[in-house]
Formats: sequence, C-alpha cells, structure tokens
Amino acid sequence: MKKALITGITGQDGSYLAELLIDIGYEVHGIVRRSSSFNRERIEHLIQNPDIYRNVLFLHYGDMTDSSAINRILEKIVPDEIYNLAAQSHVRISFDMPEYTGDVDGIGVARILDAIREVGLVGECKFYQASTSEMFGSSPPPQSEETPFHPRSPYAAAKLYGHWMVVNYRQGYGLHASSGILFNHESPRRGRNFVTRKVATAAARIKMGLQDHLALGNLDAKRDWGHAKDYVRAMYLMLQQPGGDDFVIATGKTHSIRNLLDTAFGSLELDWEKFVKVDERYFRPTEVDILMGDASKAKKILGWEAEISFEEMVIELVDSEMKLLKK
Ligand code: NAP
Ligand code: F7E
Repeated sequence: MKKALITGITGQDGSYLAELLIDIGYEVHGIVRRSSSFNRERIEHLIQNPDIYRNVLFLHYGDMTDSSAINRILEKIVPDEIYNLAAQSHVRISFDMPEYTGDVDGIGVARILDAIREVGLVGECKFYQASTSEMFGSSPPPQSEETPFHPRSPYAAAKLYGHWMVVNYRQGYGLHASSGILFNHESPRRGRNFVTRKVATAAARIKMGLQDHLALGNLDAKRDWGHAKDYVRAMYLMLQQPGGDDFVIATGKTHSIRNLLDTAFGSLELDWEKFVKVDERYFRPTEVDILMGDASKAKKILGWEAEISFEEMVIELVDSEMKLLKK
C-alpha cells in the first residue's frame, strides 16, 4: 500500500485529494494544525467512517512554521508521495500579513524540502508543490509554463520563492519534485471569503430573504475558474510521471466577476445589479487583472483536461448553498 502525506489536508484541495487517494488505495497521512475551534469540517465525513479512519487515514499535528514537527512526521511515516498544499492562501489577507504569509507559503516549502533531504528520502519519495497562477501576476494571457512571472502580492511573491526552491531541489539533489501551477479552482468546500463562494452564498441568502445586499471589490477582474475535483486529479497524475516537472493546470477560459454574478444570480432568476454594492475595503493594493491559462502541456503529457465547466461549477455552488440554507 502506497503512503501519501498531505499538508493542508483540512483545506478545500486537501480534502478532495485525500478522497481521491483513498479511493485509489493509498494510506493517507495528513498534517493538521492545532486550533481552538473545529477545523476538520471538510474531512469530517472521512473521520466519521471507521473503515477509513482506523485503517487508511491518519492525522498528525504539525505546522509549516515548525521544522522539528515536519522532520519528525517524515521520519515516522516515510511517505512515498508528499503533497504540499498547506498555505495562507488568501491573496487579499496576504497584504495584511506579509511576513506570516512568507513564512508559511515560502519558507515553509524550504522547510519540508530540506526535511526530505535530512531524513534521507531523496530518491525514496516524490514531492508535489501547490504553485499558483498568481505568480504570473501582470503577465498578459494566455499564461503557460513559458510565461514570465510578475507576482503582484505578498502571497504570490512567497509562492514564487517556494516554486523556485522546488526547481532547485529537483536540479540540485535529483528530487522527484513537481509544481502544479494551478489556476483558480472552486467547489462547495471553498473558503467562504473567496469570491465564488461569497457570491454563491449571497445569491442563495438573498433568494431566501435572509440578506439584502452583497458588498464586493473589483468587478472587472477576470479569472480562469475550474473545479477543485478536476484539479486534484492533475496533482496525482504529476507524481505518476517518470520525473518531476512544472505544469499549468487551467480551463483556458476566462470570466469576469460580472460574468460570475450573471451566472450565480441568474440561476436563481435574480438581477444582481439590484443587490451588489462596490466596497473599497475589498480592493487590493495591487490587482491581477486577468488570468487565462494554457494547459496544453498537461493535456499532452498527463492526459489531463478540465471536465467540469465554469457554469456547472457555479451552479453547483449556488445549489449547495440553497440546500444548506433549507436544512
Ligand atoms: P485552503 O482551503 O485555504 O487550505 C489551506 C490548508 O493549509 C488548510 O488545511 C490549512 O489549515 C492549511 N494551513 C494553513 N496554514 C498552515 C500552517 N501554518 N501550517 C500547516 N497548515 C496550514 O486552500 P486550497 O484552496 O485548498 O488550496 C490548496 C493549496 O493550493 C494552497 O497552497 C493554495 O495556496 C494553493 N492554490 C490554490 C488555488 C485555488 O484556486 N484553490 C490555486 C492555486 C494554488 P486550516 O484548515 O487549519 O486553516
Ligand atoms: O479573488 C476579486 C478579487 O479571493 C478573485 C486563491 O485560491 O486563486 C485564489 O486567489 C478575484 C480577485 O481569489 C471580491 O479582487 C472582487 O480579482 O476569490 P479570490 P484569488 O485572489 O484569485 C489563486 C489562483 C490562488 O492561488 C489563491 O490561493 O475576485 N474580488 N470582490 C473579490 N475577491 C474576494 N475574495 N472578495 C471580494 O469581495
């Protein structure tokens, strides 16, 4: 039985990846943070299943800022595959917490890569890094593996450091290490303060008469939005290749926040223009205006393509919020 270690298992992607790997037949280990409030909601259904939680899913306390904990966990588990998904992943918040974001999203990558070396796992295990389309920043679309990076936030700058550390550990030490440069991907498990989930929740609450307006920032930004379920499949495929590499994972289509509002509110027969107020608080000091990825390398080498469309993803989010409210 192959062993995988997932950092960030309690997050959106971590939860879907854990499901996928358990389905394939892996023993999955996850790093969780101590928290005063409950932070395992997204994997609760796995924890509540005794067949899974007793036999194939194991959780370990740790933090990307704590090298000794990371080293200890690697020594204990000796994983075949490591998926490094843990991060302070909110771009807007990274402007308020630049140092912490750098520590977790940048230096955290160095900590885990060096732990692999210290514990003697180079050659024994494969490594996946959650890189991001935010690293392209102001580079015009379509963005591919060849596009220059121009990060526009502390989050993107920290992730770029992590990205280059992966390249260096691959080239310098021969580690099987890959970076997935993933464009935005969403799901009903998305954090509530990301724009897709925020819009879907507000549309559902307005429909039910529980809210009368929605405050948003920049409505002109454009994103290449896919579905998290499709994107975790790409992570797994990267680690099944003969060597490490970098891959853009995207749908190739872009939509503005206005398009998102049209689709979400439209699915409930609401006119969003009656409810949305633009609020300066949600603007960022520097914005990434447009992202649209070219994933042809992933299609050619990994055989990967997005299967769930933007419209299907948005409608799933709205339906899921409506169901939660009706409950
Ligand atoms: P997410 O929902 O915000 O999950 C982040 C995970 O990281 C959570 O499990 C969180 O734990 C954990 N974490 C945060 N700080 C940590 C720390 N100091 N030590 C240990 N764990 C920590 O993010 P996601 O959307 O699943 O994204 C997964 C990864 O892909 C992230 O690295 C993100 O930056 C990157 N990414 C995401 C997208 C996207 O569109 N979703 C696109 C490109 C790249 P708690 O549950 O305790 O908070
Ligand atoms: O913003 C605009 C905002 O916060 C999308 C993370 O997963 O994807 C994500 O980063 C756009 C931006 O995602 C609001 O200005 C307008 O242009 O949903 P978001 P993000 O910043 O693109 C990348 C690939 C990652 O790697 C990140 O980890 O929407 N926007 N009004 C708003 N955004 C938010 N959050 N809230 C608003 O009210």
